[in-house]
Amino acid sequence: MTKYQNLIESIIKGDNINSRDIAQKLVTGGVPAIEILNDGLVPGMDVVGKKFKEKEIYLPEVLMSARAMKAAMEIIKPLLSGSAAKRKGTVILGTVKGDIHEIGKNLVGMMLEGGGYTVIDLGVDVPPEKFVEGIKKHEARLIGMSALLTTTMPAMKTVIDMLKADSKTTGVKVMVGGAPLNQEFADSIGADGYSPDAPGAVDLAGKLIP
Ligand code: B1M
Repeated sequence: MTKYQNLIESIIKGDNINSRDIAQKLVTGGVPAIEILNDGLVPGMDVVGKKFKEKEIYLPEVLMSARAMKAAMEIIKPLLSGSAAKRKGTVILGTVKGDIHEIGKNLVGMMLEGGGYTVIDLGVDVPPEKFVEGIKKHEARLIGMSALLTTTMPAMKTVIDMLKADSKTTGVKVMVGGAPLNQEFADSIGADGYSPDAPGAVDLAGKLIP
């Protein structure tokens, strides 16, 4: 049994009180936030994903697990975000239109903040024009889009086409991610980069807007 077993169990059970308490205790005990995320929260959510896929659990249980993950993330988020003093560029982040999955996108946002970027999180179910507006309003050079449904992945191309068609946004870089994506899909829609995970998104941001 690892020191994260209780945290993993609380995520699987969807116990938001316990997940928050355990995360708090780990933080107080000096465990790095990034370790709590990678060794406790993400593995817990992985199990939930597998159980959902195998129809061992259903949407209400998944939602409870998502809530438990969010509660623990609220504890570690300030520590992840505070770990880089100097701000780098601004990233406009969101889950694409028609898609309300936010856990992966939120992880990416936290890791980017931790990596020193200013993150403007537009939330979920973001219409293409909102991404473009966000870029213009915040004078940002990078958009990060997340999609978890095969049916919503094409919305990413709509955003990329809109950016290319507007002379004010032609130089903007786009990175994409989400469980159903891969490098091949990213290349096919003209994205500048793809990352399979949140830490990779930080490295990618560094390459796209050095
Ligand atoms: Co839904 N769901 N869901 N769901 N859900 C999936 C995605 C699914 C694979 C489950 C399954 O059937 N096995 C399936 C999609 C099938 C497909 O399209 N091929 C699915 C479905 C079908 C649906 C509904 C249609 C179900 C229904 O209503 N019948 C519905 C759609 C709603 C909508 O969006 N319109 C739906 C609803 C939901 C809930 C609301 C219940 C809930 C979301 C709660 C929330 O986010 N607040 C939910 C959840 C939790 C899941 C699973 C179980 C877990 C997703 C998750 O959070 N994973 C998922 C099954 C699975 O993935 N195994 C499933 C943990 C998260 C950390 O991983 O998001 O992949 P992920 O993020 C990773 C990387 O992908 C990457 O970094 C992250 C961490 O390192 N990454 C990026 C993500 N975005 C990135 C962006 C980047 C870079 C990297 O750059 C910008």
